Amino acid sequence: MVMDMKRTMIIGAAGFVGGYLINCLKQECGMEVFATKLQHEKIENSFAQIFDLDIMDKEAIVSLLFEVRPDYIFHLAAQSSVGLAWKNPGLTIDVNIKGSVNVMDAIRELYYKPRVLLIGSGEEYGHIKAGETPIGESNMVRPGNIYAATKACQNMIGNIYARAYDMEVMMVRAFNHIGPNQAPMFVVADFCKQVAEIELGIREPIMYVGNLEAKRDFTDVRDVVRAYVQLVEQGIAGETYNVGSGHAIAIREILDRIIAMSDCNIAVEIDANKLRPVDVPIIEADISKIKALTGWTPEISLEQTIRETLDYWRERVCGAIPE
Ligand code: A2R
Repeated sequence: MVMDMKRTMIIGAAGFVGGYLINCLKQECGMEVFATKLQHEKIENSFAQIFDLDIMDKEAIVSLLFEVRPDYIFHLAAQSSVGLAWKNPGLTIDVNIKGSVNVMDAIRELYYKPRVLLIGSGEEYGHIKAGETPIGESNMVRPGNIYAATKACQNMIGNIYARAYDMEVMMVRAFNHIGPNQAPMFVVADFCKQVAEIELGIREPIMYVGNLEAKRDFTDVRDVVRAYVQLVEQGIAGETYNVGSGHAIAIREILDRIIAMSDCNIAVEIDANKLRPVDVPIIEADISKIKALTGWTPEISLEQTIRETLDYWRERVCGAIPE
């Protein structure tokens, strides 16, 4: 990574990825970090200057960008839950599409060209056909859920802004990223939380799970944010880059590994509420494009990230880590 005193802004930094990205930019890259959050959110990280920002307010984005003048912008703000997108599609479309257009349009008004990374999702590929796995960036996208459709739309709009206005905008399709501190609406955090609660004796020894046959591509969040930094520095405007491990693994195998890390005797039951209206059987990234450009490759093993996530939940459910 380049050691540089670049000014960097993370829009939507109060979520799972934001904290890790702040740490990476400050500690590993020595950059000056500015981060935004919604008014009701908290960011406890002394490495960044924090501002309140709702991306539905375009004028607020414009004023903040004029004040901070970042060299690099990471756009993380999103309604990022697939499950919630089914329940509240209108909100998801507002934040992920209109909000992203507000961000892009505010950047367009600047008198200089910052380098911008828009964070999309491997979910954008959706219904992947036999022979399309691992999936490359030029593959057709056939989103299978509302969240994925909004991110595919963000990707297209990013490409249009890059070409129409000659902006330095790159797009990422991030596959599942996991690690300590992720909200339990995501599968690995959900499983680890349940096991930790069973171990503490505050939950019956039954795991409630959704579709175990789906295969997804999991990467530790710390590897993911390293990829983002390399892409904002080296990515080519208008291009999309997959960020993932390159290997799909069945949710059942993740579950088995987490249960095997516990001494408790744990039964497994299907919870109909955790089944999605449409589920895509396999999503696996072809990561040769980012590798060829930057040399990036994931370094943290699945075993390590699962173990650290389980340990995090063990501490959290007994109150050692505040909610
Ligand atoms: O939904 P909340 O209350 O957790 O807030 C999220 C925030 N956010 C917004 N920020 C500004 N203006 C809005 N109108 C707005 N609506 C939501 O963006 C949350 O604090 C942050 C996104 O963080 P997470 O949901 O934890 O996503 P994560 O895992 O950090 O992923 C970052 C990006 C997202 O674009 C994902 O869709 C993608 O990577 O995979």
